[in-house]
Amino acid sequence: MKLLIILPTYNEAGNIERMIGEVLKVRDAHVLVVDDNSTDGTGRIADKLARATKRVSVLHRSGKLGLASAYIEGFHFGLANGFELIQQMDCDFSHDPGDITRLLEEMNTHGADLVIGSRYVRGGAIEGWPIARHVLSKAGNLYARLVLSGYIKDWTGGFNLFRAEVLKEIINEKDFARGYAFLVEMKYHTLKSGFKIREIPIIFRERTEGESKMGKSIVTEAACRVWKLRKEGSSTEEMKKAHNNP
Ligand SMILES: Nc1nc2c(ncn2[C@@H]2O[C@H](COP(=O)(O)OP(=O)(O)OP(=O)(O)O)[C@@H](O)[C@H]2O)c(=O)[nH]1
Ligand SMILES: [Mg+2]
Repeated sequence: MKLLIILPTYNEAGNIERMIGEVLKVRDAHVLVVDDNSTDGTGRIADKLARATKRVSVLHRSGKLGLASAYIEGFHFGLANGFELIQQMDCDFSHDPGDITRLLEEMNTHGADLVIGSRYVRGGAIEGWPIARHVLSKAGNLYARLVLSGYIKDWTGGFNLFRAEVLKEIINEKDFARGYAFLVEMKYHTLKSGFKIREIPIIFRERTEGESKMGKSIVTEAACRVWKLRKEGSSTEEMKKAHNNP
């Protein structure tokens, strides 16, 4: 199966080279870097690596346009180029590139359409966060479970493997959030469309290089967006039927 791994980047110069080296260890995988004109030269490093191997492509955008639109452009690239599987992950080693093969195995074994690398199922964990960040993440997930559905445990995580069919179906949802709420929206639309979803545990590790881009406005946007989704969405019963997690 043709796999595309999308790495959105904004100022990841300390991570990009090692990261690409690690994800290329996944057999036959192709990497797409979506760089928002990073001021630290990330885009140039990615270009250098793309010149060295056909398995790396780089999409340059004019400025910091947000995580959601970076992924959406990446998905269009993936679908236009015939990729069958698309992996979403951060470029800061919070998501372990070594876990990609576990996600692939889970997808194959269970015929899943989306596999979520989950911090909130048994065996999953977060390392290196201060208490405040744990509280924020737990509260955000609890909130999404209550408002949307309890069938997904890690609504806000960004380490997810999609089948192209799912993206074809949901990508044209007109109104995605700009920031991280987009990750919740993608999962919600996948669930609502009746696709098979699995969650497997991952250990999420706080970045050691570079800076976080998460701000207050992103959190506020996420909180509002979850309610908007629920207002527009289908019933929990309908989703219960669609969802196959134990
Ligand atoms: N292209 C693009 N990438 C972005 C943008 N914002 C964040 N990213 C990338 O998206 C990934 C996740 O962003 P992070 O800053 O690590 O956010 P986070 O993981 O919620 O925050 P930390 O846990 O503190 O690292 C990283 O690879 C970032 O470089 C953006 O506006 N455009
Ligand atoms: Mg991060």
